[in-house]
Amino acid sequence: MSIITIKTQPFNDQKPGTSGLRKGVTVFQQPHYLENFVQSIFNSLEGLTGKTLVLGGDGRYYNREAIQIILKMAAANGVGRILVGLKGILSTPAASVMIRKNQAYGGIILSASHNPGGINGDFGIKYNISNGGPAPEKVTEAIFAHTKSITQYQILESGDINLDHVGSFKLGTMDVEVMDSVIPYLELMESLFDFDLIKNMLLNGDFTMCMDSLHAVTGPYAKAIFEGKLGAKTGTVINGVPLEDFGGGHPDPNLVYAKSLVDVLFSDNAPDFGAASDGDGDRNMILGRNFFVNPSDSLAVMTANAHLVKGYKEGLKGVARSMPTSGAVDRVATKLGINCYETPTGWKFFGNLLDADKATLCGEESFGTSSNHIREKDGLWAVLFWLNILAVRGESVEQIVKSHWQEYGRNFYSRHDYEEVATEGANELVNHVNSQFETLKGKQFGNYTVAYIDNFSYTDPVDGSITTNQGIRIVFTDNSRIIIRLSGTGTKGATLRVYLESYEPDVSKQNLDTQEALGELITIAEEIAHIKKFTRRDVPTVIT
Ligand code: VG1
Ligand code: CO
Repeated sequence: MSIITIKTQPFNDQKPGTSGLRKGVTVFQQPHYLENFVQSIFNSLEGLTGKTLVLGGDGRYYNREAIQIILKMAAANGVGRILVGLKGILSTPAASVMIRKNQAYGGIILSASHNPGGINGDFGIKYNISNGGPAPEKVTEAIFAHTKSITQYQILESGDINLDHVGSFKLGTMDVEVMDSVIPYLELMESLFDFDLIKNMLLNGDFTMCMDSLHAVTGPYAKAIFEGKLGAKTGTVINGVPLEDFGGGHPDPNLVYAKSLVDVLFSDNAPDFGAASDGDGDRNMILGRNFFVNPSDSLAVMTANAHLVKGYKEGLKGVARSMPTSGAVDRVATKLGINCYETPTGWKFFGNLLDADKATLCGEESFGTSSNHIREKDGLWAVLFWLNILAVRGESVEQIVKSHWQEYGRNFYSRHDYEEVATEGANELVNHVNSQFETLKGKQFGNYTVAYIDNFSYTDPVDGSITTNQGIRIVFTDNSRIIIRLSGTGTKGATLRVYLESYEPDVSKQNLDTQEALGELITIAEEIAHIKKFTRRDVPTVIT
């Protein structure tokens, strides 16, 4: 086995987005494309020699090939030990668990998360640091800088490692350990939630549930936890076998892409509880019988009920939400007398707050919630958190959310996504809105008056780093908001996200349909941004 050096040239499109580098599979399959990015990661890390890394992915097409390449490159770059997920599988939260538990130097996660997979789908790669969380901007910037000047990479000439069995191997001088991450993940969940209580609810009551893994990574974890440990009946986990193309679906747990689960929960004999997770297992959708829990509400309800949940009984240090996430959790934080931090979109911004113990729970409107138990969002953790609350309170999901609205008021909230629109039109839309920064303030639209309009920027309270240009906020005098930003995870054209929020304290008006309640704001968004004209779409692709 010898280390060889291969000459290469930079690709000019390897800037990581909201969550790592995401491109079509065929882009990653180009000669040197993956290798350049991986070498750039290694080049940007100081003192990597002899250290431990974690490696695995969401099982999508090209996962196994990429793992074999990365293993050989790691061996050639002096990495001491690599812990690889069995069959190459590591959910994003499980990767975070593995990094923390083994005090690894960092980890490489292969995932394009909620983006479709398969030969014509997407692939992705991201680097996580030693706290188990996504690399902060200064690290991704350094990686990007290396991609622009790379001239060569190192790789070991050797055969492939068998990923199908747990075991230890040598690749040159590097140790490779193929590990089953389901066990440490399950152990961590058992330490946080009252499994006996949940088991009792599943076995002795008439409580029924359905967990849809969307043929993505959480299948093995969900089966071990729900059907194994918690005794839920076989078949509780559906679409539980990870497939390279996610069965042709879009592994995004929302009302559109997880429609078959939504149909089950809105049918006559619906189970009491339904949940779904995404491609890499970090997102969650929570449903009750005939009831959808908006992710922003989910974070607020979890925060308000955390004292009922085994691992969180001591109380929360603080909470954090991404800027576009609704202010529902802020109201709970105020009542609890704890801080609520507002960060840019993307989990990497929560890491410092969690490390500094300023926040215990974090969440995003995009179906992501988690806590300080790891440094990633965690889909199955959120499902267990809800089950623990349900087991303690003995009420339905709908009752719990509605009584929450009664107490705190309801933040009507919706996100409209316009996926894969022309990049030029999307940029023109943003420019058009930007051009109104001076004129919109104080302007009246029906019942609403613009209090201010700005482009969100964030100063990290821990390290002082500043991140600008994180989305346009149009805030009205009653604190209703319209937020406009472009996605940083899409791979084709541009994806426009329009976030809408208004607050309703009057209980008698809280049962309105969300789109109806936000109707006037939707019209105002169109008036200000000319969405139809610039996107050439009459309706959004996905409405949450
Ligand atoms: C989206 C979501 C964001 C989330 C990110 C990664 O980003 O809006 O909240 O953190 O995806 O999630 P964007 O830039 O497309 O809006 V995951 O589960 O795809 O890693
Ligand atoms: Co994800």
